[in-house]
Parts: sequence; C-alpha cells; structure tokens
Amino acid sequence: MIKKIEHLGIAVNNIEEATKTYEALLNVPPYKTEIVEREGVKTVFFECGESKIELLGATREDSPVGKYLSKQKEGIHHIAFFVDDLKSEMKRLQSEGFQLLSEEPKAGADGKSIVFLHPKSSHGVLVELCEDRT
Ligand code: CMX
Repeated sequence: MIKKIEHLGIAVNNIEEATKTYEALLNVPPYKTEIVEREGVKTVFFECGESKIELLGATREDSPVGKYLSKQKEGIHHIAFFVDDLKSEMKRLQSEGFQLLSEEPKAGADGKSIVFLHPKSSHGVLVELCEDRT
C-alpha cells in the first residue's frame, strides 16, 4: 500500500549551490549526502516534516539525471512514494498496466529499496516507489 510521499527529487545543475539555496529555504541543514554510483548521481537530503527533499546532481553526463539536465531545465525530477510492501505494490501496479523500469527492486539512496515507473505511465511524472532496506 502507498503510505505517503516520501520525497520529491529535484534535479539541479550545481549541487553545492542548490544545497545552500535549500538550506536557506527550509532553514535546516541537509541530514545526508550520498553518491549512488550505479545511478550516476550525488544526492543531498533535507527533512521537511514527514517528507524529504532530495537534490540530485549528475556525476556522469550519460546518467538518468545527466541526460535529463541536458534536455530540460533543472526542476522537479521525480516523486517518491513510500510503500509498506514493495514487491506486492510492484505486482499490483504491473497488473494495472504501469510500466516498471526494473523487474527487481534496486538499492537506492538513504537506505531504501527502490523501483521507478516510466513517466509515460503516469502522465509525464517519473514515479519512484521505495521501502526501507532491511
Ligand atoms: N520526468 C518526466 N519525464 C521524463 C523524465 C523525468 N524525470 N526523464 C525523462 N523523461 C521523459 C523524456 O522527456 C522523454 O519524453 P519524450 O519521449 O516525450 O521526449 C522520455 O521520458 C524518454 O526520455 P529520454 O530522455 O529518452 O530518456 P531515457 O528513455 O533514456 O530514460 C527514464 C528516461 C525515465 C526511463 C530514465 O531516466 C530512468 O530510467 N529513470 C529512473 C532512474 C533515475 O531517474 N535515477 C536517478 C535518480 C536516482 C535517485 O533518486 O537516487
């Protein structure tokens, strides 16, 4: 079951500059910075009530965020929903006709197992499903 919006991912051109901007905006320092090599991304996380903001900077031009930023302006890149049972939610969404971008959950940033849905499945929004990695 989808429980809440876990975070919003924001693709940025300059992660250091964006970190200062969001620190000033949210009035809290980031609680985590993490590079996810497989995704070619540097992430910076801020708490925002029950949800989080994840800044995404590309570490490689051919990564998903690098490709995104080469085609579009920086801005909201994805919405991540927290689920209580990722595999059963993947099965449910597949049977509803959503296109999953991987058949198995992957290790994502911030201790999560993650799966993305293709933005064409959800009216132009890249959706991430995540659960706590055990
Ligand atoms: N939001 C909305 N639409 C997006 C998008 C995004 N973030 N990224 C790409 N698209 C759209 C493109 O605009 C394009 O649309 P058109 O066909 O209408 O032009 C379409 O999707 C295909 O895009 P593309 O540039 O050809 O890129 P790819 O097909 O190579 O990849 C996607 C697109 C979504 C499959 C790929 O980015 C992906 O696998 N994403 C999931 C992984 C990811 O984003 N990782 C980074 C975050 C990691 C983290 O959070 O830690």
